[in-house]
Amino acid sequence: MTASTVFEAFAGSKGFEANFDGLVGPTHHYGGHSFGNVASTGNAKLVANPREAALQGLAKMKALAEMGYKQGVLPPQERPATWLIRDLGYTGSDQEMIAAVGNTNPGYLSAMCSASSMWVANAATVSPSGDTNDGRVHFTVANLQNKFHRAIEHRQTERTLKVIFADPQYFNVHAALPMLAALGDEGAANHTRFCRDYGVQGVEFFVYGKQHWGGTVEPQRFPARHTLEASQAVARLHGLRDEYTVFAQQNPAVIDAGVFHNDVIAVGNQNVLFCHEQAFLNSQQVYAELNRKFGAGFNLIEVPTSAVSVADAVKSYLFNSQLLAKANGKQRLLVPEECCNTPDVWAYLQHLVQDNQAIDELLVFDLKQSMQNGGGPACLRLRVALTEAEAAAVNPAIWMNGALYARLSDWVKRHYRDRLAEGDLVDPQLLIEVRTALDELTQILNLGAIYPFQRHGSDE
Ligand code: SUG
Repeated sequence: MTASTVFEAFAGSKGFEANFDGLVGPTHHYGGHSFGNVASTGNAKLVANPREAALQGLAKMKALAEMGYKQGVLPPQERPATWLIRDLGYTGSDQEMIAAVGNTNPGYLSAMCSASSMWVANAATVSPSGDTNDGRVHFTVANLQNKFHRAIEHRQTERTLKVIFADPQYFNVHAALPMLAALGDEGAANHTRFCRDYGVQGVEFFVYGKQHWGGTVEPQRFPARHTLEASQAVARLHGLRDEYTVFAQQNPAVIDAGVFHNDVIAVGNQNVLFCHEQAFLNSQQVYAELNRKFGAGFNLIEVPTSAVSVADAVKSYLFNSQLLAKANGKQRLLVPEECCNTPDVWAYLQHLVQDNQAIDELLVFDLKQSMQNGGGPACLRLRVALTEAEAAAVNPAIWMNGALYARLSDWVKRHYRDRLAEGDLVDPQLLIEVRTALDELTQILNLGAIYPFQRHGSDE
């Protein structure tokens, strides 16, 4: 299908979905920092290839843009986080501080070098203008308080989003919720929106891992990163309507099986919810509420355990897929290559598309570098439903097209290493390489001075 036919499909509609993918940063490596994310801990200390990681991500962005989907880029964050090292009492030049941490505690330095901001499904929760009381697009930056290496992302995320979605007539970017376990917020990874038209009222579906006050059931083995209280705060901040908002608890047993975010076990788009039968606690009640609040035409595709085990869902990232609207009213499912290598999953997918139900086409991408850290296709993108006027107010330099793809691929090839292990993070040259690359990137994407090294070392 050509770009024009995709847009014809949305002709007369009041909005469309844009995907903003996180560009993988030059310090991408395997730190083993995410307890509860089995890929992250299982692949700790593997040697990474940041160049390949970034190019794999760019190839996905380019392919979607070529298919006619609106595709944007979100820049990586500055790592090593030298402002944090200094805040923790280290002194001397940036290079001296990096050496002091790295030579005594390499894991600590690794956490402060994590390229985890690539998984922008955790950057924020987004409510499109059709759902909010003031008719603006609202973003709440996720605090990611459960993991050290991710809790240090929110200030830069806020700055970056405020530069890209700058116009207060259309956008409101809220700061992260307070850094408290009771308000653990993992952003859009635990949020889905159903709608008939991206530009009008939809149903927002928040999935939390536990209720901090008054909750009874919790996972026993791995942490529930996200609380009901956080989701409720986001819904209030965004001015959502109760009659179109659903809160559901993730099944604690699947968190204990490695489903650290709901987007590892469920994905939704338009009127379709594609999920595993074990995804939610009290699933029948959850489906009934979604059906009632959405109205006629809600389409549930529930995958039974007999077809795909939870272990295979976690291994293959079947549900960490992107559902993409098609001109024929159906959906494409963009899955990682690991789905092809997991026999039950691949057999299920063949059957799914042959059945010609709501999902009738598969797209397969090699995202292995990110996958080995537990980040699949859906983790790498933040969905923002926009009207034409809102899209026109977005910083235009971040929209993916052939020219930007060529420029960014060339930039990656010039600045990124093809090998990075934990021991390389103390290399003083790496800091220089990263800053040179990011400085050039802010020019390519017309972002201004967003990074601490461009702001006298400040992350405020
Ligand atoms: O938070 N991995 C990320 C993966 C995020 C996936 N996002 C979504 N499901 N939307 C995380 O666990 C691993 C980094 C390391 O161990 O080096 C990491 O942070």
